[in-house]
Amino acid sequence: MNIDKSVSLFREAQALLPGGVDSPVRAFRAVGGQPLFIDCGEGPYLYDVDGNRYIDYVLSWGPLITGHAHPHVVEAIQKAAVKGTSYGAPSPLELDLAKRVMEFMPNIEMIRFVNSGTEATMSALRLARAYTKRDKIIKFEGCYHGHADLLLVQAGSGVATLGLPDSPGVPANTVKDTLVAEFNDLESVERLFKRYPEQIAAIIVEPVAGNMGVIPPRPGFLEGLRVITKREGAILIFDEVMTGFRVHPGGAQTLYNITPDLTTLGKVIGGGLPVGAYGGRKEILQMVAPAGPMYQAGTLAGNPLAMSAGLATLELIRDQKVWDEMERHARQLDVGIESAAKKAGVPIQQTRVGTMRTTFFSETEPVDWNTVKGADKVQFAKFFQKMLSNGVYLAPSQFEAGFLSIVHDERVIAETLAAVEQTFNTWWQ
Ligand code: KE4
Repeated sequence: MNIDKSVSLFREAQALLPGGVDSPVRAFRAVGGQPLFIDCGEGPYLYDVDGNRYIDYVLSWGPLITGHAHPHVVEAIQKAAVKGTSYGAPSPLELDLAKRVMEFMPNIEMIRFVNSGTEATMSALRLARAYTKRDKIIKFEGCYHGHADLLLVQAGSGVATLGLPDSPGVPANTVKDTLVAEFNDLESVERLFKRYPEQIAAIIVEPVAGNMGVIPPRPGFLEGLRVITKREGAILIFDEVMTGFRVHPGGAQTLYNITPDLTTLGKVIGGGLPVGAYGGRKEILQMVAPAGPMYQAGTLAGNPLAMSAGLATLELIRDQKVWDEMERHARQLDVGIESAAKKAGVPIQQTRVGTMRTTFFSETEPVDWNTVKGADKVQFAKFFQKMLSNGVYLAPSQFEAGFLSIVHDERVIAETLAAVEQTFNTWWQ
């Protein structure tokens, strides 16, 4: 596979962008080799600048549930663009997307659009602190909620991928109120509330962890968080930036039938354009300026192109039929990978909830950061590189999720499974 153009572009990029990328996980640091520079995407495929085609299971880290350049989404963006790219003033499109999101997630009574998942979680936590007049927050080890200072504590995703001990530049003072519990371990949460009575404003959780690889909640875990936060007067924030419109049309909150106080969203609701959102109980959202005193703002928040792309995307995933199809295809993938690895004698653990999945190279069932961090990253890197050379583009880290789309159809799944077979048939060579 010739990647000469990517190689020279990456050399040039490293002189212009830190590490040659605009987001760390793209740098392939955990899997070796060097990132491919992309020329275009089309449906389930990515094409790099050297003309190589890959079946894409990263899908821009989740947003592209309709695949690349879906005609309906492209047309919506084109129609919006000719009317102007940003007004800096309210537009009907913001109301349209708000209502569309609420159709899928009725627990969201009021919503504020922002420009990224990071902005969404940062704002939701500020709101929880404003509403409860408390300062401490609880997050879970291995969960990632974006790069706001207060959340860069024992985080997943790129922080875990690069093995960063959190991040320099985050003053100790900023994170002194960020408490860390263990995912799937209610006892670790109870201990914090016992130690800090009436001081904890909120728990923020990825209801299905996706940033240490995909780790489903154990039965009772999310229900327990709901009971504890209600009892303690703390806000329960479901960070559904990744799980929203991915694990179920109504997100994890519908799948597990839990009503969080606040929900954060991103990725899918922008259809590939920059969008985030936070929303939930109206009485809490009424604290957000200018309705209330809690300040949050954004130049491009709710911009017409992103709203249009999000609307078009959600339109394409309204029909239960597309979800049933994605479930069927995802299951075919699970079974295919399982049997190929078993035949080759390679120990793997597979996790999946809806359209987000991970293949762990480990003999231990992954249930939290402690069990995941021991996964064999060398084997994962070998899997990644072999699959890439067989034309399949996976997330370049053991601590990330992979995603399917409505255009990962029978033929694409069959192509993928052929690459899986080839990968494991040559595993020991
Ligand atoms: P952004 O600021 O990257 O839009 O969203 C932050 C965020 C918040 N919450 C969850 C649960 C998330 O998964 C994310 C971002 N996810 C990563 C992938 N694991 C984005 C990819 C990247 O950092 O380049």
